Amino acid sequence: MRSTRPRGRRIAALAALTLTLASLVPTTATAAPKPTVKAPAPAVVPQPVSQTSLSGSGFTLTAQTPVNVIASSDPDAAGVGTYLAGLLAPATGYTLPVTTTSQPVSQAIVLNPNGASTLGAEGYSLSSTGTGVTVTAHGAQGLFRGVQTLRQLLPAAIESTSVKPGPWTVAPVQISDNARYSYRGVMVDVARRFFPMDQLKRYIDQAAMYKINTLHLHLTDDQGWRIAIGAIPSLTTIGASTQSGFTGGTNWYYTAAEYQEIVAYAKSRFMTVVPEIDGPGHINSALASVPNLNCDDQPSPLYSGFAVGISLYCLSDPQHVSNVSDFLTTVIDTVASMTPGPYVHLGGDETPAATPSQYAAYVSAASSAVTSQGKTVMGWHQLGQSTIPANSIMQWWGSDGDRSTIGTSYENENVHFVRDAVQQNAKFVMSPSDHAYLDMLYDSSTPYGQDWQGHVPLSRAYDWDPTTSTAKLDGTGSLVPADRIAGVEAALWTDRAYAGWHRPATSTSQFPEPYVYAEHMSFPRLPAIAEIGWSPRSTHNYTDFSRRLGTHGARWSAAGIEYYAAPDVPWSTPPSSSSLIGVHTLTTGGKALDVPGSSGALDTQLDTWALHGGNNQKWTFVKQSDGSYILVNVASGLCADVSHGSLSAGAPIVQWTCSGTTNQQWQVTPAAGGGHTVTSVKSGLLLTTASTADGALVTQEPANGSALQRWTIG
Ligand code: TNX
Repeated sequence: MRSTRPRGRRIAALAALTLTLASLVPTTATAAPKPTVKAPAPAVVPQPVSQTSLSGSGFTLTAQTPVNVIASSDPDAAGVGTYLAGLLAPATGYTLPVTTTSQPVSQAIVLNPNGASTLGAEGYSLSSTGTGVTVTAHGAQGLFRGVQTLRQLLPAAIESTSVKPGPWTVAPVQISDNARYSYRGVMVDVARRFFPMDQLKRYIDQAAMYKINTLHLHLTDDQGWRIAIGAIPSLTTIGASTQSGFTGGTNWYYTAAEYQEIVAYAKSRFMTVVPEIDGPGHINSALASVPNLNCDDQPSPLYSGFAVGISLYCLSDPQHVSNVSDFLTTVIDTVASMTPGPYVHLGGDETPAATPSQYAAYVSAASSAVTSQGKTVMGWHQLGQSTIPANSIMQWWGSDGDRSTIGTSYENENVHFVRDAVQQNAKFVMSPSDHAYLDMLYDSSTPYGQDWQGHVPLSRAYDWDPTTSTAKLDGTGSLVPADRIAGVEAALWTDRAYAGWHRPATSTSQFPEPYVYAEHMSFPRLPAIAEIGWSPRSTHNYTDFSRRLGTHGARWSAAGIEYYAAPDVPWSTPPSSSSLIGVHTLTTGGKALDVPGSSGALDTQLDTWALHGGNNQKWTFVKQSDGSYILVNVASGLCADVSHGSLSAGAPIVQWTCSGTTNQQWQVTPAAGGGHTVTSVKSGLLLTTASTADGALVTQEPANGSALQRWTIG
């Protein structure tokens, strides 16, 4: 037995337990004699408080293994048993019986919600031996968190969506665990990019796997209004018809029933939904839908672009302040009435045009609407500049840049806003944008997102702590006292959820499906934020984290998660290469597909040139719904295009504004002689270079087996 997290009292308890287990295992009638080889330490993320590998071969599930829920007064406990059986069904092919009994049965997965209250709401203990698995918690929520650990003790193939051979052995281990912070969130910006119901539920399930317990939905922004408000239908008939890069939608919003379905789905994963109605800026979708929110009482034009900080409620005269206040009351009453969780988030970010008194008028109207519904105000940290109700929760999105000004003569306004909020007794959720913003590029190969906080590779997503995220850079003088920190949140913004992100998108073909964007940007970084929120600071160790996480790639592949195989992670199994999403070079005979002279001009014919790694030789592959790709040049932001949509052999391949038409779509297929052929969806002809000389021109040609049509995708 080896204690990975030495802790005095626990070691003694575990030594006693191990003696008991050692004497039990060999005498169990059903346990076949097996060598007592100790399995490698299970790689659980987030790292449990204490985890001890036991000897023995672990517990192997059969088609008859009961999921045995111990009777309790918690009405949700049986549901955790059903959830677990459902989780195990696709890969095992078993329909495990879920039973409720007053005493545990043997050779079972026992879920016992009657543990001591000292376990807390989310704590649990888990013991897995040859005789069975027991998860003990004080109520259903702790059982659910323990079940997420349990699934990680099974082989990676347990995440598969189709039946796999097994065996399904739970690693032998003793775990005792609890959450560091009670708020561990992820924000999804469904306003800039609308997530259909199934894609949002898929993301909820993925986040739950890492013990995320809060889903913050950024429901409104300039580019779209995503929640039906019965009394103001124009918000969705008009305000939901755009996204960043999209116009003309008719159902890019959640009906009241759909929103409630999301809330219920999240609740079934023990996740609280926090709805955000952003203001007083980020509000163009409402200004376009409700004329009297504008100073001239005329609706603003709809906005589907990519900028921030472009709009403001009219708050410059009493009549309009009253219009805004009435509007907010209607909206917030409706949203609050459909939200069982305690919070409504009021935004408050990026309002360059608001005067302090206009800003204060917004905060006053919005926060009284929230408190009159018995809810607690959340907001971005800027909200702290105004009067906020006591115990409001502010969300810090500042960075090391802001921290570097603390205590200097040039302390910036973000620092001031935090000081103001702390003085008003606010609590804080930490989302430092240089660590926890999932829309930042990992590195230069990231196909979408943005880089205003630089690159955020996995190491940076992991390398921070809530207690110092509002401290000076040397870690001292935290603006927010440790006991006012409610937790952490990762933020999945979607305003640049397209390839060629550093320029405005010109075509919807540049956008992957929302789930593809979400998974690429969140995996592997979301588990890093989840671990910071859950695990004790004493366990924080990047080498150990990345080793554990490296075994999760196989889980994500089994589940079909489109993760980014970050090069700084020691993946235990080679990342699956079924998808070419990302930035690549295409070479043949050592020469790369290239935009001559890094030209930005439309209609420039592509050539091949010695590979030098410049951006004019890099292409972002964006998967289309038919499995083909568009190829967006990183230097020009333009798309590889069969000139004039020609169907003829010999037609030039040029760069052109991305348009989504089939003469810009390419089927990429492994070729018999090595490399890939790249075939125009429009013409069926192949991307072909004329020769291996520098400057050889690229055209489309019929397949001829030549190496000049076989591209190595690097
Ligand atoms: C800033 S920081 C925003 C969002 C953008 C995001 C993109 C904050 C609260 N607001 O409006 O989507 O940057 O990274």
